[in-house]
Amino acid sequence: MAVDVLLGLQWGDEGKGKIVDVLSQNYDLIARFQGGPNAGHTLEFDNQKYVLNTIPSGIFNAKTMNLIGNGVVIDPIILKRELDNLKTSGFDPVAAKKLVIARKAHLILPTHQLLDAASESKMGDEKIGSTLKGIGPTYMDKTGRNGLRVGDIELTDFKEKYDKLVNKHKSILSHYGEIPDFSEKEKTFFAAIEFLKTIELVDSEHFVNQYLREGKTILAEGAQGAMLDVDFGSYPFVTSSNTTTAGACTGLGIAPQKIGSVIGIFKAYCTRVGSGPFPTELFDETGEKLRQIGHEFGATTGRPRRCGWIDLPALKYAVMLNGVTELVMTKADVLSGFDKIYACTHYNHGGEKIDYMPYDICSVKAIPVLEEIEGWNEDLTGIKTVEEIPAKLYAYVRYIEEHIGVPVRYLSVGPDRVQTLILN
Ligand code: 2SA
Ligand code: GDP
Ligand code: MG
Repeated sequence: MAVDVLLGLQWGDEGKGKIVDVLSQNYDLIARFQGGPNAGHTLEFDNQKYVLNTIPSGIFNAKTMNLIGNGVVIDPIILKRELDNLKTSGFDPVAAKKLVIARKAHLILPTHQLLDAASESKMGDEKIGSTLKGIGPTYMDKTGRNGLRVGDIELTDFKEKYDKLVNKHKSILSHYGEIPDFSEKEKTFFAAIEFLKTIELVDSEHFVNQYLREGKTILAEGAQGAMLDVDFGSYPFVTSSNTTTAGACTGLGIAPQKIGSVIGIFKAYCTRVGSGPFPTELFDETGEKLRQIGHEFGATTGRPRRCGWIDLPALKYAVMLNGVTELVMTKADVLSGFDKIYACTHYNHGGEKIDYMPYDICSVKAIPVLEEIEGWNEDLTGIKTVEEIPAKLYAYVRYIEEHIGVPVRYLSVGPDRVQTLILN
């Protein structure tokens, strides 16, 4: 058996949560492998909308087990809130024993958030536009070998380890100015740690490989997107983890040859939230129209997302990095009613025509070379069969497949679970 991977090919928010929920019926285990509560994965079914931050998107499927892998960073306060909200909605994965957490996942402390905020506030125009959830500082402590891991909560000296790290953080924070009072937050943190103790902790590497030995099916769920990968995204305007397929290996404890299908997901257009280069960004009323029709606002922070046309060089790069075997195109319905749509096929980069992501994209602008494509007018949101797909949308799908060289397997035409078509 192999581990399939589903991940975002753009700058996040491609609709991963929705598609993982749809696909979860085919899998015994859904495993989140990186990121943390910076993620907002939205699912809709039965006229209800749910936004998950840390919890894998298989949680609504009664038969599916869910794992928060070692590559994830966990804020116990946010995790508890997520689980409390789910309980209010009638879902209790802890009681149902449908959620396990990797001992080796790192903990986000209240002071990690303070460090994130302090760092962003000092950067002015150069700020990353982080979600302020403490992601960067937590991964810094992980790679700097200072971090606290979930498994540490089972140890008798957890409080001492916590105090040691917080003291380190305080000394860094003091350089930024007065340290805000976080005593209330600290109390909530320790209450959430007690709650965390009620959830089963596992060694994710053994857990996942045991599933494989038993012939069970696994889908690894990514967060953010390839263009936010810490190594390959538009550094430094990236998140602090590997959002690409390789991240599934290190974030769960699986060997590369155990990777099966890689399902890459992209929007029919493009969005980005936070700072950093975005070649096809539209600053005019068309960008605003995409934002309004597509409800392009951060699922975690509510920030307006920047909108633009599809970027084929970026998509090709993401497909190469991830070894994508099949594609999912989402939000095709949002483009209905646009007379003309556009696709970026190349960039003009300092006078040179290129079709790849240049190293210096943060300092030398990559100006998109756009190709015009006929739009379609039909409302797609009620479509139930492939035969109902408008010819011009089909042509757009084929156009992308030809450029990318990978088949589009699923087409999403609305936020609800049922608004998903399987293409041949
Ligand atoms: P961070 O918080 O350190 O990971 O931020 C670093 C950059 O990564 C971006 N980032 C995201 N981009 C898209 N979606 C994300 N999740 C939320 C959503 C975002 C929100 O689902 O809408 O609600 O604003 C996400 N998480 C991190 C971030 O914008 C920075 O550019
Ligand atoms: P994720 O982070 O990749 O899971 O994506 P988000 O949940 O942050 O953002 C995707 C948004 O688009 C959510 O509001 C989804 O409900 C919504 N969505 C997903 N697929 C579709 C689609 O095909 N059409 C429309 N109109 N909305 C969609
Ligand atoms: Mg999101």
